[in-house]
Amino acid sequence: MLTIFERLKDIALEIDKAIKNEDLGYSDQQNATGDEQLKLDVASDSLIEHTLKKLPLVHSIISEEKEEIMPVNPDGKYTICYDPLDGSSIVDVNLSVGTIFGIYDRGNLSGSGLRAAAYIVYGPRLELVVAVRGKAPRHYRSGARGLFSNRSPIRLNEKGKINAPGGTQKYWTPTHKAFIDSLFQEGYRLRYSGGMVPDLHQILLKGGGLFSYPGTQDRPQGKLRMLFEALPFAMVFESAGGEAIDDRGRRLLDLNPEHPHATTPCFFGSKYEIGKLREAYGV
Ligand code: AFP
Repeated sequence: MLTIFERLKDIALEIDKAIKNEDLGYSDQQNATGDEQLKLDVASDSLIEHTLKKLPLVHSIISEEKEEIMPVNPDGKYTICYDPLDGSSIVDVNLSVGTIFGIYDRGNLSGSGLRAAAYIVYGPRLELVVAVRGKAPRHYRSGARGLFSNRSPIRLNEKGKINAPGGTQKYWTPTHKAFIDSLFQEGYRLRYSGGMVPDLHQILLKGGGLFSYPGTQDRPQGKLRMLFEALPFAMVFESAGGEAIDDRGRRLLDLNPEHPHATTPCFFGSKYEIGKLREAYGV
């Protein structure tokens, strides 16, 4: 696993360079779900593919940008699912974006098969967070002390101060709207950029809070993809002492996606906020 984590640092440096220097416009391609792809999406995807394909431990890879699973090495142990450039719709306005990785046992693309998770934040500094089951997530940041110097492991407090509510508000259910309002009434502050990686990273580094992407009238199964987004962050939150559940109160890490691009309503937070969510939703 450490070899894989080391390669993620190389990937982070290369994609960061591309974000800072290359064309931010659209390509003439579409991804697996028919969205227009940025040139950066395509470039990040192919860079990650080429880097991961060189690793003997990797059995196969799946990109959020592609429909098919790509075989790599029949003797490899892991299938790596990745979202090459999450939040690419805000890269043109110079907000932070990220890359997410879920490292699964080969043949077990589910919460129980997830062995490790990682994400990169392309912000004013370059950051990498890696998590394996049962250990506090490790956090690296570029800076004067060198590229990717080790910072303190990430630990959430019991209760935070941030409320990051995703999805189109006019399509929220009355239950969800009342719950989100109740957090603001308690004094929670709105922090939402529209990029899952920086929004969740902020909650993790500021000690807690809630990020929600519920099922809505227009998207009953939410927007965020299980294999590429929700499950990797569920592992990071649980490893940091928080929780990650769906709208039926199930741990995200207990879910089995029906297909690689399946989505789920999802909630990530410290213990207090997830407890409040359970009460509000009755789950
Ligand atoms: P894009 O990659 O299309 O920009 O989507 C980003 C994202 O998947 C995730 O990073 C955000 O948390 C979420 O969408 C924001 O969605 P809403 O704008 O519907 O709240």
